[in-house]
Amino acid sequence: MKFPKNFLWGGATAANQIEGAYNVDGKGLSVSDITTAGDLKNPRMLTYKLNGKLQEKPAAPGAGIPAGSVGAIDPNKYYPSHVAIDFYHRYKDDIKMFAEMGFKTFRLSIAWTRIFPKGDEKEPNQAGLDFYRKVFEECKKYNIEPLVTISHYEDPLYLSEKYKDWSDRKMIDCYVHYAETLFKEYKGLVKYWLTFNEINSALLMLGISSGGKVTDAQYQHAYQKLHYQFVASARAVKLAHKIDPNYVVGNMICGIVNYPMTPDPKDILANRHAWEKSIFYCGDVQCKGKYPTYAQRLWNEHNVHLDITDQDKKDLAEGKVDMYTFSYYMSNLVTTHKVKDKMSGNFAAGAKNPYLNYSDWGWATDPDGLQYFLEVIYDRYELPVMVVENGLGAVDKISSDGKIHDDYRIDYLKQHIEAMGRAIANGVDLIGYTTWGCIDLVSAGTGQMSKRYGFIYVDRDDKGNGTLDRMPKDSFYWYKKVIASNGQDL
Ligand code: BGP
Repeated sequence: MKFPKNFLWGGATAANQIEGAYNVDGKGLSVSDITTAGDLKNPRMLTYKLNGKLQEKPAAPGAGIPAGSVGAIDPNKYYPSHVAIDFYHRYKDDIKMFAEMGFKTFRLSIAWTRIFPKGDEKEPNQAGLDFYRKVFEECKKYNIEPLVTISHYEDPLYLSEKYKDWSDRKMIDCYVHYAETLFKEYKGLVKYWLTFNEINSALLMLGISSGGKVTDAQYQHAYQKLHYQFVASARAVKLAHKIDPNYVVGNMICGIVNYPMTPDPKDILANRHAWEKSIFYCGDVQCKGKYPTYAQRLWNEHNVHLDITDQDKKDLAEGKVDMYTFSYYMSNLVTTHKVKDKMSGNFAAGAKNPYLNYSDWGWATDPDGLQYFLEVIYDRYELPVMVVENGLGAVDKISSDGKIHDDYRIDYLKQHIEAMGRAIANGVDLIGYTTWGCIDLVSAGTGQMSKRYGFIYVDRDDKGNGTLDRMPKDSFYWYKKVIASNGQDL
């Protein structure tokens, strides 16, 4: 098994899941800052004030609060993003540990509200710019290439309320101004950018947050929001190339592999359509620069009519991404038949696959699915590909020797790295791999700390207690070996 010479081994995070310091140095509130913690049975909640009364509604990635209300913080509730793992104050020590593992790249996101507290100011907040500059300089010290997500589930709260979660095309200008500010500010410090984290989540989360029922109005909103985000992404790509031709800009897709559950031709067709709607729709627009033929069928199914201008079409055609990136955690079964035993993956709710094992959170472990996804995607777009999230969320226990022996995590990652090796051998131009939550962080789905992904343990629990001290797990030394041997020593 051979990985390319300059393969980008590393780890991935997101601002609201690690930084904390949610209201310091001029930072404004983001949607994630009004999101409480949940658990296996209870979803995370968005807290808001309507007619002066504090209320809450289930949160989902990118979900907004009801019209006419304002986002608010309930003093009696716990908000995981407010302290998270305090990366804001500990980034030097954390990056040092990443360097010790030999990271070639570190994926992080920028909190829009540190740069533009409300989201639509003309002038950026200097303290916010300075923070990320220091982080990138620290990375450079160790020859770690930052891989920067511009928007990772944390729209400014002010904009989210004003433009009702991307219901208004004015969001495009706000995003493009924000992105342009970053491209100019960090020229020479950053090379790799991702425009929107898991952009297809707008479609994937439909039905998950509403118990399977989705109205045409919800589809209308999701497709329109996506269109504005596609245009915003395309315009950002164009600007990036203009500001620095060396910039490499990627999209970022939540990569769930769909399989038909039965050989019933109806299932085979349903599976094909599931791929189109959940995976290809976003990738096709962002990589090919235009809507695919089947888009009209998808819109017709739900009576969707989109605001698309000729200028939008031109921007999409001119702002194609340079690489395809995706997260990969699980596969999903698609069927038109009745299902008894369902899985509970973040965006996957198909039938349980008897050939696979499931994590404590009901996510299917399927390394072959990663190879399958890589081969399908490379065949379709022939662009460089990066796996920018992958990992096992598990409860880690400190053993009597004071250490964490996370052989289950090593085993999971090893199988997925082997799968990547097979895809590379089959011709896929895979250029990097950043495991999710390389340091323990707040879970996006549940807001819990106890769902851990890291090579580095962080002493903090689900209620926010703990010293925040860091400690390498067994997987830390294992990954170091993997990187040093460029994927040979697993
Ligand atoms: C992806 C998100 C990440 C991350 C990951 C794991 O969907 O991009 O932000 O959190 O899933 O999910 P969770 O934290 O729910 O385990």
